[in-house]
Amino acid sequence: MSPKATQDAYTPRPEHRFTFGLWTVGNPGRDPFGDPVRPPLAPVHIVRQLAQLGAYGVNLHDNDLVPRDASPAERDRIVREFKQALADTGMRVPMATTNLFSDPAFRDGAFTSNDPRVRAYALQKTMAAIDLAVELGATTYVCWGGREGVETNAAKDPRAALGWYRDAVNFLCEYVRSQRYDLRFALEAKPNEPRGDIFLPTTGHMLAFIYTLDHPDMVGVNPEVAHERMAGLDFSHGVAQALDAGKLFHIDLNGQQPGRFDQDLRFGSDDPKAAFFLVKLLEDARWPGMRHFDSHAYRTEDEDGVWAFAAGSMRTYLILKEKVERFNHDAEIQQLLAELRDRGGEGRAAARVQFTSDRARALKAETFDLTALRTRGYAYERLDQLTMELLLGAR
Ligand SMILES: [Mn+2]
Repeated sequence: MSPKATQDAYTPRPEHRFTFGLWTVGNPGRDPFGDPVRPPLAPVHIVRQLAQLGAYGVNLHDNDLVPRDASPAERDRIVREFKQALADTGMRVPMATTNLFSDPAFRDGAFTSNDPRVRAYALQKTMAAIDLAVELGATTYVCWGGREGVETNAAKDPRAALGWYRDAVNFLCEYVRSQRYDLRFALEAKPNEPRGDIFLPTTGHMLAFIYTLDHPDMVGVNPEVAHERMAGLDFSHGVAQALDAGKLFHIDLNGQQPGRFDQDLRFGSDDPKAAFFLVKLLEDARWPGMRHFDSHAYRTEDEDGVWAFAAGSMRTYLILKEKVERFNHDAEIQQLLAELRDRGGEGRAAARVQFTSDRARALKAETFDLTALRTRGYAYERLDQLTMELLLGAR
C-alpha cells in the first residue's frame, strides 16, 4: 500500500526537516500486557514510505537496522541495501543511537551496571554503533540510558553510578575525537520506565551533568515531550533552558498525559496548547535542528494507521507553525503583549538589570508606587482566551 497525504498548505516537505525513528513507525504494538499486533516493517520499506510522505530522514538504533546476532557479512548486506534506499529517495540519517536496554545483559544498566564487564560491553557496542552512524552520515548521537537506574537504592551507590556514567561519556567523546568524526552527543533524560528510577531524570539534571564532563562542548541534550511530562513538568521550559544554554542538539516530539505509563502519543494529540507553545518556542528561536518524532501509532492500528500517524504528526506541526504566525501577527494579542513590555515606561522596560555601585545606591533610594503595583492586573485571562480562540479556529 502507498501512503497518501493531503496536498495543501500543511503538506510536509523535506525542507521542514521532519524525521522519524525506524523504531517509531516500525513499532509493532507490543506492550507489557500484550503481544505485537503488527508485523515488523523492513527498514528499506520505512524509508520509501516516509520519503513519499515528505519526511527529511530516518534515525535508528544500531539494532533497528542490524539484528543483534547478524554476522559481519549480513551486516554489510543490510547496510548496503539501506544505503541504496537512502540514495534512491534522498532520505538522510541525521541521528543515530545505541540500543543499551533490550539485551538481558543490560538488566542492571549499561554504563552504570554494577558489573564492569557489562560497562565495557556497553562501550564496545556503542563504539560499533557510532561507526555505523557516521557511515550513514549522522552528525548527532543520542544517548538514552533507559536501564541506567535502580529499583532499590540498596543495590547501587548513586554517586559511584554517576562516576561510571561520566567515565563512559568521556570515553566516547575521546573516541569520536580520535576518529576525527563530526559527531555531537545529545543526552536524553527520562524519570522512570523501564527502571523504577532512572539516573539524571530530567533535562535540567542532564544539563548540570554535562558541565562536569571533559568535553562539555561536544555534549548537549535531546529533550523528549513525554519524558518531561511523565515527571509532571512543563516541557517547553526545559527546552527553553536548553536553547538558552546552546545545548538543544536534538528534540523528541510526541505526546503524553502526566501520571501514566510512557504513552509516546502522536505529537499534539493529547495537549495541542502545550504543543503550540513548544512549536512557538522552536520557530521563534529559528532553531535549525531536526523536528524528530519519537512516538508510535496506537496499538489498535494496522499499517494504514501507522502511515496516518506519521502524516498526522508532521501535519499537526505545520498547522501549529501557521498558528504561531497568526499569534505573532494578531493585533489584539500583540497589543496586550506590548502593554506588558511597556510597563514602567519604555526606557525602564528596555534596560537590563546590571549591577553598578551607583545603580545599587539609586535603587535603594527609589520610591515605588506600591498601591499601583498591588492592584493592577495583568490581563492574562484575555490573553489566554484570545490564544485559545486562535487555536480553536474561532479567530
Ligand atoms: Mn526518545
